Parts: sequence; C-alpha cells; structure tokens
Amino acid sequence: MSRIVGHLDLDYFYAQVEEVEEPSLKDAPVLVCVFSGRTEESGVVSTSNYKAREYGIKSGMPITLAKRRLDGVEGTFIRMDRGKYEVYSDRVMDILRGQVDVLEQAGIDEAFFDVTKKTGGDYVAAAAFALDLKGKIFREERLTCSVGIGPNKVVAKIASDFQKPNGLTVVRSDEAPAFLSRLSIGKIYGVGPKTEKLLEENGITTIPNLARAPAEILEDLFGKKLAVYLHNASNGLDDEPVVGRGGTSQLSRMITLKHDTHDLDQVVAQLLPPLKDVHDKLVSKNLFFRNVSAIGIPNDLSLHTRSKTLETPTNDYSVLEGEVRALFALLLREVGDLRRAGVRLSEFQDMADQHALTEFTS
Ligand code: DCP
Ligand code: CA
Ligand code: CA
Repeated sequence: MSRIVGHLDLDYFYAQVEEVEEPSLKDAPVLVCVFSGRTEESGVVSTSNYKAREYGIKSGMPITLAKRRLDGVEGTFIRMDRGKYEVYSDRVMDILRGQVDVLEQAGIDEAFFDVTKKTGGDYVAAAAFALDLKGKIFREERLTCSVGIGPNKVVAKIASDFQKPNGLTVVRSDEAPAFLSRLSIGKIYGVGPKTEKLLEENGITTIPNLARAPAEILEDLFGKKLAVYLHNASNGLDDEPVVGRGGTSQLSRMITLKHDTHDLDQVVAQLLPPLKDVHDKLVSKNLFFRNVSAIGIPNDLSLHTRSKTLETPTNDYSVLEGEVRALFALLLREVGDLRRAGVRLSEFQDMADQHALTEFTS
C-alpha cells in the first residue's frame, strides 16, 4: 500500500487566535508584536493577518517599519501571548491526534500526519478526510488551516503552503514531479536563500534543473547527505517516516469555578484537586517540568495566561502549587472575575534521561 502523508499548518496563527477572541478585529490589519520595551514602538512583528499582509507586512519586521507600511490605515497592534496560543495549539493537536494513524507535531501551529491505514492508501479518501478535519477544527476552535496531502513529508509540506489560507492541496505520487516543477527551489523544505544562491551560481535555477543535476555537482557543493536529499526532494521523493512522539509534551487541566470570582484563595483552593491530578500524572510518567502556566477565562470567554520557566526542572508538588499561586496573583491583577481556571505544565525532562546524563558526566 502506498504511503499517504499530510501536513497541516494553521493560517496566520497568532493573529487568527486574536481574531477568534475578538471577532471585531477581523476586517482591519491585526499585528501581533513582540515589544522589546525600550521605546513604545520598539520591537518586531511576530505575525499579522492577511489584511495586514496586503500592505507588505511580514513576520520579523520592525514595528516602526510596519507602521510606515500601513501609511495611516488603522490597524490593531497586540502584544504576543505565547501561553495563550499554546492552549489553542494543544486543543488542535488533540483533535488531530484522535483522527490520524501517527501524528508528528512540527511546531506550535503545524504537524505532519500519516493516514495510510486510515485511508487504505486511497487519495480520494484522504482528500475527504482532510476536508472533514478542516471542518472539525473550524467548528470546534473557529480556526482555519491549510492542509497538504501527498506521498511523503516533503511533498505534503509544500502542498499545505500552496493554497494558503484555508487551502487543501492533494498531490498524488504520480503528480508530484509536475506539481513541483512549477515552484521555485526555495519552496523545498530546508532550502534557504544561501543554498538557493549557490545553486543559482551553478546554473540550477528551477526544480526540474535540480531534479536532473548530476550527483557529483550536488555532492561537491553540499556534501553527500544534503545532495541526496535535494536530488530526492526535487523528484518528489522522501522516505522520512512520520514519527509520533511517544512522550508527553504537555499536561493541562481546566475547571469551571463554582462561582465567578476574583479571589486568589478561592481560585487556588478549587484548583487543588486538578493540580494533584496533574502532579500524579507527572510522577507516574517519571517526568520533571520546567514550564508552568496559569490560565484564566473570564465571563467574556477571552483567554489569559501567565507562565514561568524554572531554572531547573522539578516534580516537587509544593513548588508547583507555589508557582501556580504566584502566577494567578499576577494574572488576577489584569483581569476581572474568572469563570474558568486551569494550569498547564510543559518542557518536560524524562528522569530516566537525567540519570543517564549524570552517569555520563560524572
Ligand atoms: N512566528 C514568529 N516569528 C516569525 C515567524 C513566525 O513569532 N518570524 C510565529 C507567529 C506565527 C507562528 O509562529 O503565527 C506560525 O508561523 P507561520 O510561519 O506558520 O506563519 P503564520 O501562521 O503566522 O502565517 P501563515 O498563514 O503563512 O501560516
Ligand atoms: Ca501557519
Ligand atoms: Ca507554521
């Protein structure tokens, strides 16, 4: 049975989450920014919605330049809240995980998946599955995404990018060479501006050029490993398996509070059972955590988070409870009564690895 692999990437992810929480933002430019704090305007754009992209705004661009590009057009500048986007990401990944044979998360807003068994290797079934999946993510989270379906990871990744936003592109293995031949070399995963320039200097300017380039030339330029990868990728071939991360990457719990409240003691007291539960899970899995987040949702259903990264990983319950209390104290300064509250632990370290490491270094 031939392999069927997918790649899903959420559209303008951080900015889209902000739109989901505040739909009135939708019709104008939305720019999610990392403010460096030196002056009010210093910092960079993390991402922006497609309305903002019409003005030439790009990820990584200084905020001052973005303002100039908007040229007086009213836009909304929002402070990046990574903890919030992680909560949305976790939920989307949970939806995906339940539907595919194997899931490999490849970033906060993207994942590869294998659906060979699920679809019986049939591309029509895979396309129907992808549509259904997009519908489910939209119904449950109000988020759009773009999906690529292909015979391997290289093709699936390029396909998900092909019709953004809200796209679905299916490329069967026999269509892959023709599909790739219309694209620039830079679309191949792992080919950055440097590689592209080097290829260009050697007369290799298109994917078909690369697909037919003599192995010796590529090996001279890039060494054996990258040369083989480039040759295969440009021919639409790639054997990399979709690797499900067996381990746990995050643990979280949310509760609805008995009454809406702004009282720190009330919030923490009601969170004790879920905290103990999360801690039991941690211990049973032999994990230490490094990052802990407090999550608060007031009546308007907006999501607020505060998180902390510890100097050293721990599985100490009293540290966990203390940090959660401190984070909620900060969070409650900025929001009114909470309706729901939760915690999230991430950046785990497996203690089995820890032992191996100390044995090795001592
Ligand atoms: N990101 C960032 N800084 C960058 C690039 C990205 O902080 N230089 C963050 C914000 C993005 C998220 O990572 O929302 C995902 O990155 P993508 O490259 O997938 O870009 P988007 O999801 O924003 O847009 P697209 O619709 O093109 O996928
Ligand atoms: Ca994205
Ligand atoms: Ca992405």
